[in-house]
Amino acid sequence: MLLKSFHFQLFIILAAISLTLSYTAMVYGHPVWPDTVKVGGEFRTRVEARFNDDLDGVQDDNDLLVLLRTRVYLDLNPTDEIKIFAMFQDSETLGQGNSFFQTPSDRSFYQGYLQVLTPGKWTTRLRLGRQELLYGDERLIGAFNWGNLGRSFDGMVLRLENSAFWMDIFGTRIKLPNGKEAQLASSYAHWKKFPSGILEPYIIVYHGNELGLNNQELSLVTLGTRIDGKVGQSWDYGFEGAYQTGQNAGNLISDFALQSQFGFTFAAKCKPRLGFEYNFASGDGTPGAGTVTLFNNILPTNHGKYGLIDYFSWRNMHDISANFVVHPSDFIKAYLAYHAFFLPQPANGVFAANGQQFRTGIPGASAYAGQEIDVYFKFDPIKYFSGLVGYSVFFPGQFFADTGTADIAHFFYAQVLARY
Ligand SMILES: [Ca+2]
Ligand SMILES: [Ca+2]
Repeated sequence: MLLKSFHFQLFIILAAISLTLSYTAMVYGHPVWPDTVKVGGEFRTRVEARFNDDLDGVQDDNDLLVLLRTRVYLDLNPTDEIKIFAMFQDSETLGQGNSFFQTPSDRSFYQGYLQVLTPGKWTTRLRLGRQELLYGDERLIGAFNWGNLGRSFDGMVLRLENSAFWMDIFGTRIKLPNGKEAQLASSYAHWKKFPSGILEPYIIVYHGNELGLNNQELSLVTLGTRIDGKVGQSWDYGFEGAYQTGQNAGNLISDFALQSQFGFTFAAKCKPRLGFEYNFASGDGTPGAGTVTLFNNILPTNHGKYGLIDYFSWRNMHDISANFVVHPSDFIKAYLAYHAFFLPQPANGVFAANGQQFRTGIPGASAYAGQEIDVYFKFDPIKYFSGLVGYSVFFPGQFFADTGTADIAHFFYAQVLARY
């Protein structure tokens, strides 16, 4: 069945081309193309097995699916100042049935932009066209690389940069997976020489005529700051805080979110790091009425930040987490994490990684939403290839029992990525 599918055959052909090009580059040790032309891409496949995403042990919603993603790019650099970049993407989903995170198949002109660089004391870089946007830890604006479709924006990004700072000013629009259009504009600054790290203050303006409650207008202004740094050889820390105001369906918006983390890396060959993290995002005790106090994490890369099973996002949550990373060899990373989730406003329920409501809240329900354990192993033996296998388990808390079913869910995945 799988072998006969057209998409699977296409996938095999593209894989063969990818591998041939990689092999050629490796064997001959020099580029196949002239210096001003780069051709490359990547090809990724992930098998996901999801058990009981609906947290209802009686209702069978178990699912085994295959995600295939092929990207091919052309990168032209006729002069040092000019770049023309184009990337095509083929995303295929095979065998998806009941999963909560439905991923459609799609073929798209994923990126295509013209870049003009003007060197100087303040270098300016202008990018016009379709492009990915990645800022900070991608908690508010990200390219969602974990997703099979990724995320790119249409518009203009101007970067001003010197030896100590850069600042991006951009105006873009995007068609969301639900077919609605959003406009996103921002001024995002980055101070490279902040003592022992970096500091990033930002303003993000997000607007859509149908993005708010009951498909009404949403105008959101986010003011935030992010710090990331190291103290000595062993300690690292991070902090991000954001406040939002604006209008949603005629109601005032006023909400906020915080994130903080610190870690200690032991002086051993396998670089063991023990990390602790706390994430908070405000919720709304009166959802749909009066002031909107639910934090909106805009267009992030949510995966990997609030548990890998993706039942939570940076909305109406406390996430208390500890994690341990170790590198048994240069090319292997092992990761173990624990999360405990609570809801600031049980009436507002749980919002999943895709921003959708995962479980509707009830006033008076318990604030304790559950616990999660994540483990994965990542392999990077050569630069052309990487592998990933992981498992996550979620133990629903009293909140889920108070609002419906509360049975354990499991998530297994295995991914390979080839680049050329
Ligand atoms: Ca089930
Ligand atoms: Ca409210």
